[in-house]
Amino acid sequence: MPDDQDAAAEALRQALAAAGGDATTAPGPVHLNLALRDPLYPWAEEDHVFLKNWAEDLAAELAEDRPQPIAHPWAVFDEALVTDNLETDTSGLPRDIGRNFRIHDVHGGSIPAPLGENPGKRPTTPDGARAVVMAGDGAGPAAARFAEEAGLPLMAEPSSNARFGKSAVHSYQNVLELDIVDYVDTVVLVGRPTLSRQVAAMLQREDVRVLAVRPGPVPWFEEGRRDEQVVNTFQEALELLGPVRDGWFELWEATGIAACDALRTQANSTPILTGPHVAHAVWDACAADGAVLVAGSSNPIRDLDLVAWPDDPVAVVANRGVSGIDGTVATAHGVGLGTGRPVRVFLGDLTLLHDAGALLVGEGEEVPDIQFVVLNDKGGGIFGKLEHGAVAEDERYTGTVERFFGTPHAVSLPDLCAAYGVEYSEANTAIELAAIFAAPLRGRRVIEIPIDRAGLREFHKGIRGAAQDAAREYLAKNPIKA
Ligand SMILES: Cc1ncc(C[n+]2csc(CCOP(=O)(O)OP(=O)(O)O)c2C)c(N)n1
Repeated sequence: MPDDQDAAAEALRQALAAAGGDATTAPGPVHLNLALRDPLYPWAEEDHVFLKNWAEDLAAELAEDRPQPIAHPWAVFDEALVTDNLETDTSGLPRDIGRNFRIHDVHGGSIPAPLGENPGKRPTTPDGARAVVMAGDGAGPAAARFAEEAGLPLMAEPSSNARFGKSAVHSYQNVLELDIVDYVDTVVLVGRPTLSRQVAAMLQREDVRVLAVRPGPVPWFEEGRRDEQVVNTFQEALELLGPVRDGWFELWEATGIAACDALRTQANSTPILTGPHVAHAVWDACAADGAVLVAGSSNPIRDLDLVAWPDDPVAVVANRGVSGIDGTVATAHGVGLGTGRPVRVFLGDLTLLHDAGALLVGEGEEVPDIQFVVLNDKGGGIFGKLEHGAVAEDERYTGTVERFFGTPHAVSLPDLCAAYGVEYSEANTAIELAAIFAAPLRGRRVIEIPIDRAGLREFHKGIRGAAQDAAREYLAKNPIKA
């Protein structure tokens, strides 16, 4: 019944357009409920031929030694996520900035020092903008190149894909806790920051002008409900900024390095492997072998934000929509199949368990190369670092907080892996972890790193305190001339 089919196709087209499926609306997830009638397959005679052809094609593919992925039209990977691909850049800035990166070897044992590059020539004016560039999720590599071109300090979240180059401020979250942030008069905002309260506080200040660079539609932007001044190109932002205050970048750079050195020393004074140690090793491993990094929500992406020294570019994918712990395993498989590149996922145990079903790959389907680096603290560690942890310090509430927020479990990851046919390793030291990372990333493997939630609050207090003390000391010796 061709008429019915045409009508159904037209109804579907209209529903898709109304739901945002056409090119004029912002991209983002769309949920469509399609009411299908029996017999659930095309019913015209010629379509049976189509079905038979399709089945024959599938059979031919499956008969090959290694099954080929079926070329679905939706298997598209946003190339802007790959930091060394600047072709999607709309900034109009020269394309060679930020290409000269050093890749250094995976190391074990400690969090090594950042490279601390010389910033090179900067604009010199007696006064000028005291601006910073904030690159949130999805900002893209152009944000790093813009910061460098403008001579501005760059704060780049791991999933910005702008966390590289000479302008990135190390340990920026710690620097943003200090008085230096009061001097910021402009933020050039690219992408959507989701990780730290310090950034949110800076963006909300009435005395801070926010220039939001928005080259194309983004799903989170609500017209008329935001205070930022929207600009469509980096060039526009550059013109609105005017000259940058002399010495401004250098001050941020040096303060960041002071904070980061102290953080590293303090972190390395603990004999055990912690989230930040693993985060650093994961970032370095991805920089070295080119694996795409999928960053799990909760502590893992924040540990990366703390210690992934922004000297080496890494392609990062993270589900920062509403920062869910769901769907991360499936995301990793999609990234692997869509890019054809190996994937290294850094995630917490609950994040893995929440989406364990996605480990199931059907018989004959392609298996992507994925390493799941799981920080197993047998529950939700992040809550210990937040206000919940403070409440739990009162022993009257310890048990309740543990039950409802710690949500402890005793799932055996080796058994889980065995059930799904996934390889399993355990790493208890940085050296063991480095040895696993040094081997080629092939097939699927869970690397379990058992850690303890109990000391997390104190540990983070210690490293943040050390970082901020050192940065404060540097600023006291090098005061800002207001
Ligand atoms: C789908 C979903 N449910 C609940 C939450 C709330 N939540 C945020 S972090 C977290 C705990 C995550 O635990 P884990 O993955 O082990 O990481 P850790 O906190 O230990 O770093 C939870 C439940 C969420 N973000 N997403």
